Amino acid sequence: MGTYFYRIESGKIRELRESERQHRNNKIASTLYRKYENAMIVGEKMAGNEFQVSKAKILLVKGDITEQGTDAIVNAANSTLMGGGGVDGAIHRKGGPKILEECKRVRATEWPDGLPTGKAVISSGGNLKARHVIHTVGPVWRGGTCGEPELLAEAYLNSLRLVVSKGLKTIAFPSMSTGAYRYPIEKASRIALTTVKEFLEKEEKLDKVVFVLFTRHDLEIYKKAAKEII
Ligand code: AR6
Repeated sequence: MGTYFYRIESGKIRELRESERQHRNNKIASTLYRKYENAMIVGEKMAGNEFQVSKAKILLVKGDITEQGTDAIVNAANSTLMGGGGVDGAIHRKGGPKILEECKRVRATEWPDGLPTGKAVISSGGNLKARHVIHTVGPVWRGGTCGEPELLAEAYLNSLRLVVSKGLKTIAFPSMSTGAYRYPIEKASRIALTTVKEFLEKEEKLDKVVFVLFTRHDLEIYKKAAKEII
């Protein structure tokens, strides 16, 4: 994961040994563990992966969105809500048929012509660790002059509004639109981070927003943007 673990020892920052990391990973309920848990936070800050906005944290991690244990994870869906490739395919595969059943119900009752770009709906998480999935549709990149920036910001904003309206506290996003929909990630990352930051500054109801980037390259782009924006 490339996450660095540190702790403060006699006023100096020291990287954790492997055995100390194990303690942390095993979640041993002891003073020792609490010390290492704090150490992780120091380490992540130092590695530039964690940012504070008002009461909430924004975390940037490399990983698989389907593995996240946040209250909700966000699906980079398409208007049909019937599944697809990329994040969408992975969520439906791992989450099981319950998610698709609920999406079919949403289509039948709320959005018979499909979910418009920028809107968001919620389903349960099926077999996933996350209890809820927010399905939103990002814009397809058409050169940037067809309202793509506004629509991408709407997709993030409507997802955030929805989790807050359900009383949820933590959410994980993939890098919306930057796969099959070909939105240039340097531009998309800035919109994603700006939208989340501005939302967290106004609404103090969330504890944590995680951006789950699939590759180290994508993570580095988000880190660079976050350092400038947050
Ligand atoms: N976890 C985290 N990120 C992932 C994962 C994963 N498991 N899998 C891919 N990514 P995409 P889009 C990254 O294509 O561009 C689908 O077919 C990926 O590397 O999933 O919004 C839908 O049905 C990329 O950086 O979403 C739609 O038709 C980012 O997630 C269409 O694709 C988004 O890639 C949506 O396209």
